[in-house]
Amino acid sequence: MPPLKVHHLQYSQSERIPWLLHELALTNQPIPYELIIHRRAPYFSPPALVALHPMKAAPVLEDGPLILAESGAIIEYVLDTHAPSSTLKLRPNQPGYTNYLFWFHWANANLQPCIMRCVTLVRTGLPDSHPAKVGVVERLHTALAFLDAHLREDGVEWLAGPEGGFSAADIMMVFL
Ligand SMILES: N[C@@H](CCC(=O)N[C@@H](CS)C(=O)NCC(=O)O)C(=O)O
Repeated sequence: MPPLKVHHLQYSQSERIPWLLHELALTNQPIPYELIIHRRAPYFSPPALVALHPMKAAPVLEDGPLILAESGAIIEYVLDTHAPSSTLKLRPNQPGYTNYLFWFHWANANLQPCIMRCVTLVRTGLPDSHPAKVGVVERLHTALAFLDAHLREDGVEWLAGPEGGFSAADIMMVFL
C-alpha cells in the first residue's frame, strides 16, 4: 500500500494529523506516511496547497486517489480505515464514549470559531468596549471556563474522562 501523504501547513491546526500518526506509531500501530510541510505565503496557503483541494486549506490527506480535507474527517478516516483497533477513537459501547464524541466535535465546532472571532475582531482595532468585541470575548471566556471545569472534575486527565483515557478528542483540541 503506498504511504499516506499528509499535507501540513506550518503553525496551524493541521498539526493534529502528524500528531495522530505519531501517537499511532508510539502505540505499535505505525502507518507509513509522507509528511509534506507547506510554508505560509505569507499568511495563507501557498500555491501547492491551494491546488490540492477547493477549500485551499490544511490539513489535506492523500490516500491513493482519495483527497480528504478537514482535520476531524481525516482523523476519523485514518482511525477507521487504517487503525481500527486503536484506542484513540472510542466506540459507542466503550466507557467515555459520549465525552469523547462531545469534545472531539466541540473543539472544531465551538472553541475554534470562538477563538477565530476573537482574533479577527482584535485585529480590526475596534475599542475593547465595542459590544461586538465584548460579546465574542465573553463567549471565548465562557468556552474556556467550560473546558477548564471539565478538566478539573475528579479523575479527568484527558477529555474522554476518567475511563476514556487519551484519545483523538485531545488531539482535536490543538489550535496553533
Ligand atoms: N476546519 C478546518 C480548518 C482548515 C483551515 O482553516 N486551515 C488553516 C490552518 S489553521 C489554513 O489552511 N489556513 C491557510 C489558508 O486558509 O489559506 C480543519 O479543521 O481542517
